[in-house]
Amino acid sequence: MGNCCEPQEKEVDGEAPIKTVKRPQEIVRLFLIGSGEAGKSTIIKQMQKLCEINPKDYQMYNEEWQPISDPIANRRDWTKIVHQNTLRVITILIQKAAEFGYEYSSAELKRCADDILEFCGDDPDTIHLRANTRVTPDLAAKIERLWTDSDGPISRTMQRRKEFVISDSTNYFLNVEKLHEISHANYVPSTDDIIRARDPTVDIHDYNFLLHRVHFSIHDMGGQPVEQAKLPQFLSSWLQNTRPGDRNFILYMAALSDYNQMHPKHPDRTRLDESIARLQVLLNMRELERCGFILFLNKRDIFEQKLTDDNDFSRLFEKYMDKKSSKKSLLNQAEKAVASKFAEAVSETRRLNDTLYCRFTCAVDTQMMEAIFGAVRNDIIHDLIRQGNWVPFP
Ligand SMILES: Nc1nc2c(ncn2[C@@H]2O[C@H](COP(=O)(O)OP(=O)(O)O)[C@@H](O)[C@H]2O)c(=O)[nH]1
Ligand SMILES: [Mg+2]
Repeated sequence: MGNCCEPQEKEVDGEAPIKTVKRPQEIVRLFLIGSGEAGKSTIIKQMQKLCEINPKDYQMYNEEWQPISDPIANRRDWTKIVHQNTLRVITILIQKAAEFGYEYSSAELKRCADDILEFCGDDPDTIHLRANTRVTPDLAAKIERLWTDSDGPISRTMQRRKEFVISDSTNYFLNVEKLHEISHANYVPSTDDIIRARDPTVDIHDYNFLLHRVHFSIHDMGGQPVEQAKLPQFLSSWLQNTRPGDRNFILYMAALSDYNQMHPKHPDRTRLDESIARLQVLLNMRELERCGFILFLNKRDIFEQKLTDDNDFSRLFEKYMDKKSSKKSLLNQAEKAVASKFAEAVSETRRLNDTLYCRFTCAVDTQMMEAIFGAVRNDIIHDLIRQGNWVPFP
């Protein structure tokens, strides 16, 4: 693997030399696919964070493969997104609490809810369009009153979260200390706040990294229905841009925690069923015959929380539970059951004999993701060496 990003000077007719950078000869190209909010963009943010904290092993490059020294350059732009995310989740909770018919125990609490709704408007999806989208100290205090009202409407609504869609960062941003931090006039998001914030990806972006001497180019695209409709088009132009020496992989992300989340348009299916069906479509695509597949089963933390909160899992996954492995923790058993369901779906496709690397992930956990990235890098290298497609490292 050549170390090929050394800038080279090229003189043009006596003018000052132009710095040119050579594209690496061998690049592992990953195309991130998965439903909206599966955690795809979080992978990119973790890579950026690792470039900041571990520059010895991680480096980010721009499109021309020139090193980027400040991977999270637009930190201040995230301030507004964090404010919007926070106001969005509390608005959804107040509205759902009203829909479920929960009453506040005092007029003061009811007024807090009314004031927040008056400020945010009644459409959580358009909060970002309002001129003054900020969590002021006054709003933060009102949110805190509702959030800490134990067994009150908001807490009871949170217990029914599988019945509606709400951000997985709700607990993170509504945490009392975090609320205070956010409402401070000088607040600038930390890298972890950025990792937790949701800014829906629109269109496509390419990110270039060096990870333990292997060059990666990661292709991220929006997961919303509009972008999803453009997927075949995006995939074929991505494939056309393959150069000799490149190796293509689909990194497919599904959220384990979607196992009991009803699909908003098809109430007879869960979001996980939908995700499995979409993976099958990809595995059957002839164009992707030469691409490797990596599967990340993400949101392990939320999955674990849900397993302890309700007893849906054994009923929904009875067929896939290994009764003999009762010594394993419920989390391990449940993960295995979801993986078996995926394996069954894969075996129904034309790629049934291929190796599909599967990892259980928690994309917001930097330490875990660092270990996972290292393991995935090794899986990829071993796979390519086994196939005779790559020369082992010296
Ligand atoms: N708790 C938790 N939140 C996650 C995890 N992965 C992603 N998220 C959050 O889920 C939201 C959506 O993630 P994002 O990467 O934007 O999803 P994308 O639509 O697939 O790109 C963000 O708020 C993330 O912080 C995870 O493993 N656990
Ligand atoms: Mg995204």
